[in-house]
Amino acid sequence: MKAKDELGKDAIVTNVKQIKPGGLMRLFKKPTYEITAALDETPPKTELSRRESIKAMFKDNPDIILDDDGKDSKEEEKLTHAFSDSKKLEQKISNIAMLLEKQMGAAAKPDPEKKEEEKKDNAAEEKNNACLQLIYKQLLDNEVDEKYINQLITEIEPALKKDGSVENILSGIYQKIVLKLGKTEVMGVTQGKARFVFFIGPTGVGKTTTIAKLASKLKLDRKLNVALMTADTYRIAAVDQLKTYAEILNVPLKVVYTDTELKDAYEEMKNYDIVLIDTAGRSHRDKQQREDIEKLISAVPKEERDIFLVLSITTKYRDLIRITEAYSEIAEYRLIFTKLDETDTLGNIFNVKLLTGAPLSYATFGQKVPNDISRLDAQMIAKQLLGGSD
Ligand SMILES: Nc1nc2c(ncn2[C@@H]2O[C@H](COP(=O)(O)OP(=O)(O)OP(=O)(O)O)[C@@H](O)[C@H]2O)c(=O)[nH]1
Ligand SMILES: [Mg+2]
Repeated sequence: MKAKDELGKDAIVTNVKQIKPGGLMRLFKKPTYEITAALDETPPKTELSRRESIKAMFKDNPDIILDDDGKDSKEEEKLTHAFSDSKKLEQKISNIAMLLEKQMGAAAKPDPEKKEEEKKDNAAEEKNNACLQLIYKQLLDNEVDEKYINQLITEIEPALKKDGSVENILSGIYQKIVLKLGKTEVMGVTQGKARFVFFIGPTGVGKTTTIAKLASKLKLDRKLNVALMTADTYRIAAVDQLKTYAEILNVPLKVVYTDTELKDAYEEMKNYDIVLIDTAGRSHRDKQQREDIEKLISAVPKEERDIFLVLSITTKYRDLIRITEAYSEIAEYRLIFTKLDETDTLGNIFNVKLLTGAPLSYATFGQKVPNDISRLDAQMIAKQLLGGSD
């Protein structure tokens, strides 16, 4: 109690030592106690670091990994409820706006020479500019490419009112970002027909792990008839890695070495709902390797396949540009971003989306199979980019 009196309610007692009086006094006096107490200085849970908050955000994301042509409307509702809750959003925007206003302080100093009317206009303009500058800084801090920040600001500028509030500007930018990120497109299933889903991308980004996560959810949560296939026969351990998952999930695994073998496997596996196909991580710089993947993909007719390009968010943007360009030559793809648990910033998602125009699909945020995966959500990313991480 004394420790809490002195240090506050978060004090922790770390040691208690009894001190016995010496000499004759020990017969008459009670022992005293020395208490060591400390205050834990790690911030309380509400002040999560940005990285932790990214992870937490995705953990709360409802677990919708399949598009059922609108059949699963209940889950859709869940999604809408969690992320498009307009009241919460307003609150969020006004919170960010308040922060910005505070930072802006008395940015607009009126000029005593000017006429009253002009002064008012000027003050409003300066306030708008200060606000845009802060938004600019915030987006830059989140590693959004300057080119795209400029685009956003240029697009929003004509709509700015002279008496526009910070909140208006912010929700304008927010809406623009959400629009640009577009609708998320995840895997689809066609009733009575197998869907062949390819996962392509650079080495080590998490293709195989992502397949394991999705296979597990499709099989255990959605009770679908899942099969795995791998064309990754370049590394000795690669097949084993997927084989282990196939055994745990009790789903078949087909190993194919060439596009002809893949064609045969395609015929064989037509009775499954969904076949997830792993490919070897190849260097996007090698033309021959790209052509190999192209051949594999074209073994399945276009209407029966989906292609996901798996990218790690921790890859630097310059490399992401080259990688996405190289894969664009091979196929039309959707985007999966991995390793969101290893970053503080989501700017790359926005950059790559705008660069490629490809639909966003999933995000992964850890090594745990199957939990660390969810659908990407435009509103969630927009919020994060504008600094509303809590
Ligand atoms: N932190 C983190 N690690 C991940 C994530 N996804 C995968 N990993 C790890 O990244 C490493 C590579 O994962 P793989 O699934 O083997 O990657 P791959 O793309 O199949 O690699 P190759 O087949 O060699 O091209 C493993 O250690 C995974 O556990 C993620 O979302 N976050
Ligand atoms: Mg792999």
